Amino acid sequence: MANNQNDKNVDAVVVGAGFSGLYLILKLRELGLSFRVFEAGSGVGGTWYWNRYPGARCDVESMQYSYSFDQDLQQEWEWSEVFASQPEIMKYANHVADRYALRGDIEFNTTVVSAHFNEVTNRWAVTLESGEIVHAQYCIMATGCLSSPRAPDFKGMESFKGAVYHTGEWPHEDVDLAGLRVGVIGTGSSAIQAIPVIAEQAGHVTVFQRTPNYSIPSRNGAMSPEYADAWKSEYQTRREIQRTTPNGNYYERSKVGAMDVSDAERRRIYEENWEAGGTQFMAAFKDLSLNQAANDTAAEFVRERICEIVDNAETAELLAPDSYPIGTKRICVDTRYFETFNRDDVRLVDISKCGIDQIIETGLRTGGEDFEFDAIVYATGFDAMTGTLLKIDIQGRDGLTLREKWEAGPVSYLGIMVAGFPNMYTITGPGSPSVLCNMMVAIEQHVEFVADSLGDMQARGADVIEAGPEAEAAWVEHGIEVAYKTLYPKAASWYMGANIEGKPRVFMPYIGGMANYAAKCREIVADGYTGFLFSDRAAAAKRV
Ligand code: NA7
Repeated sequence: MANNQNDKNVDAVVVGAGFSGLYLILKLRELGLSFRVFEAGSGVGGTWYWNRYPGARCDVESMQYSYSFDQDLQQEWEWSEVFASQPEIMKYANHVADRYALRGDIEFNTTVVSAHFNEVTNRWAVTLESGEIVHAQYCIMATGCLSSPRAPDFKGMESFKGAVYHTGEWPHEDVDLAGLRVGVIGTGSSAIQAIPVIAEQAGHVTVFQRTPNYSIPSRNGAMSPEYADAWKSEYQTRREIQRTTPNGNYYERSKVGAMDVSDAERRRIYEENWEAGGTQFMAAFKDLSLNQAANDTAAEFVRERICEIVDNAETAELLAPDSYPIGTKRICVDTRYFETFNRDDVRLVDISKCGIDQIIETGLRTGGEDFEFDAIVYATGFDAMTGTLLKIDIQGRDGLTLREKWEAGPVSYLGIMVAGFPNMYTITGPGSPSVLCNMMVAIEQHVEFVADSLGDMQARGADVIEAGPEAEAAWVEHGIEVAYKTLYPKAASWYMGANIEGKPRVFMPYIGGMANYAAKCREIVADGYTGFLFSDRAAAAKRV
């Protein structure tokens, strides 16, 4: 069906043109549905479109952080590094958009402000910032998990006369930090990637750290033809294996517990994994996320490495985390992060006790000291997983808003539908593996699930699909149960909503593993969409 951007009535509206939105376009085309796609940015790529800070890079290997749905695509694309940089991921996203002529189906610079479900027509009224209203049977939120950057509200923020940047909203033009005095606030993944690169350019860098993070060297390097060939010759098999793992990554997870081996053997295994680099460090033993004693051994090993790398003992001590189990805040992957603190022009300031007092005209004040800067970089993270969805005024049945429904934290069935919000899908929503998984694997699985369900709707002649309240409650309970079997809830992480004041503390992603989750979804589909309710127009009309 031809897609018409003037059409006020379509089968589906898609919000977002990141990797989820792009794949959805292909699926909606296959189904012959009419649709409109709205994207706030001026280009494709979602998270990667916005996060252009220096050093931005994926922590999943590039051969795996890519679409698997088209054999030709995965064979023809060539990655230049083992872990792709943001610019290269953007090239890839743009290549995909061009290759399948997706761009013409996307309305850029277009922000969705509200989506209200009409129980008489069974259609969503989706309102754009321009005031235009589009009516659609389905509203598919492909809004991403880390798409609402969060700037703190320090006293005096407006008074600073220098340049201000947020890692998650980095300018599109070149930012020249050469010779400047730069203050970086935050030491999460974004900061850990940015600081070494900023330090190379700037005159002086001061890093303000509230909580140190565990980080593993990435061991990134140029993609060798042999490595790429090994992947390409077995792509299908390896992609299948990726889908059978808990986190969508192609690496072996140990079957051995950390306390089941001798001290010497445990150390040897950690050393091997540290040398290999990357997030697979957490797969060195099967129980690092489950058993505190096991976790302590990994944390101690990493703390020792930090103290070895960093020359100044006091700085090393500050950089070595000890207030939460390793891996329970997303483990970082770096290139010479800890080494950067050996430079004379980089200083670490511990603000764990005093925080930032205030931003002043010339820089910032904390701990009784004034720091002068030409530029301040906020690397303060995101209102993760729910932030973007809750920015949109979403109203389901009986005028219930998503904000009301999620007042005590997000609830959903499979992270894909919310009871009371019929025909609205959330791609990689809270309650699905999402950020605990290689996002490409999670996205493909969700988009395919949505497309299959839309096909099923056509076949049934149904007008409405929605999550049943009982199924949703059971899924939420199951999600809490599996989360609390792990050490994750022990950390004040963005997974827990703990980085945002007033946000409910609920473990948001589903931690039962991607493979288990996908198997559960397949079972649900095979049983005729257990837990979902369907109705045709007549039945729905009777209900109101
Ligand atoms: P993160 O991981 O949420 O890190 C944000 C950092 O900013 C973290 O060190 C915070 O300290 C710090 N922060 C936040 N607010 C403040 C205030 N008010 N004062 C001082 N320091 C503050 O975000 P990232 O962008 O680095 O990474 C997000 C994800 O993107 C990452 O996990 C990957 O999946 C990709 P805190 O730890 O809260 O004490």
